[in-house]
Amino acid sequence: MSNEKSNRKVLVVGGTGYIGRRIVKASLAQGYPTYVLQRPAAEIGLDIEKLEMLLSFKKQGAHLVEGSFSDFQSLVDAVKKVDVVICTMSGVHFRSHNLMLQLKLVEAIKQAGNVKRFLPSEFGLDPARMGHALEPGRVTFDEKMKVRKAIEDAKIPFTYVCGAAFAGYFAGNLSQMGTLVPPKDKVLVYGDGNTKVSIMDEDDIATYTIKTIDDPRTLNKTLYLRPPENLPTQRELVQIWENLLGKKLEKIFISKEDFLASMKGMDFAGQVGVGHFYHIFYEGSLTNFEIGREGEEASKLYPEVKYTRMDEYLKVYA
Ligand code: NDP
Ligand code: GO6
Repeated sequence: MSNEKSNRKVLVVGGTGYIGRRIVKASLAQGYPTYVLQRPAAEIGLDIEKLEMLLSFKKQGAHLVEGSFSDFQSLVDAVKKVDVVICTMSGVHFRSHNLMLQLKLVEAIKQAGNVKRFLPSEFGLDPARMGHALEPGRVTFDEKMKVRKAIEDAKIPFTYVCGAAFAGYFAGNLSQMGTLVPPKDKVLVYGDGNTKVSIMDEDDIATYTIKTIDDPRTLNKTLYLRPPENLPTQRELVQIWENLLGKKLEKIFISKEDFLASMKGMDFAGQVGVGHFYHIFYEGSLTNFEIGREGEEASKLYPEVKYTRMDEYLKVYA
């Protein structure tokens, strides 16, 4: 890219969310005029942390734009103010999952007609490669593909940001389900534990996402987050942690059959999680393919970004 900074205005929809808040921060840090959708009073209710976050964005220079998915015209008005729309709508079943609401946003962008780039809520396994995914977790990919189809049918310029597991959900806990902190004594190892997994610090995901919004190389393409120095196997992740701790953990190896059988009796969110973990750790779905002409790899396009390595990342958990 040239050194000349574009003045593209960026709207983040879902800006107080887990990845969304980091995208707002990265957009401000990279100097873009940044707009954040603020939902109306009735939708914020008494969620004081959400309001506090919105106000802190405003103090840092962001513009808050009121709008709601229950008010189509408010979405049209919001997207008319900007050049780039990034949607970070929820898509994690134990939080909330409203990916299909994005169809309204796609419709609003189509009607407004001014948006130069739309980034829908992706940020995970590439749904285009998950046609074979297991029930019930495949709903995530099926819904993301429906949103993609609507975008492409409407001829809206897009970039899909895919390809990494969030470090907060997959590294800090050594990829154990149902917890966010490292286990103290025993660690469940998926299969032989030698499948490579692309893992990225969420702040780096946000940095790359903003890097790409004005880059012609990723127009109508997928930006894969697959940093060559952050493709640990689960065993390597455990090893990093053991080195930090100065102690060995007991490893319990679980076969794919036993892991899949563990789905029985779980709630829906748990079943979705098992399916996703299966694709990531047994199939290697984050790393078992070459990036073709439809995609670009983020660390290759933006070598100036010094992404966090997992040995550094895990230090704070010790
Ligand atoms: P969150 O659960 O944090 O939710 C994000 C935002 O969704 C909320 O802040 C809220 O926006 C918005 N939202 C939810 N319901 C509504 C509604 N009814 N109307 C308007 N806005 C609504 O999402 P995540 O950050 O966890 O997930 C974002 C994406 O990242 C998903 O696509 C998910 O699949 C993916 N992901 C990938 C992971 C990985 O390991 N690769 C891990 C986790 C998620 P507001 O700020 O306006 O309140
Ligand atoms: C993350 C999770 C963690 C589930 C993706 C259950 C979409 C993706 C890497 O974030 O269900 O404990 O690709 O007990 O495309 C969740 C989901 C992972 C939470 C997967 C995700 C990853 C969504 C759990 C758990 C830590």
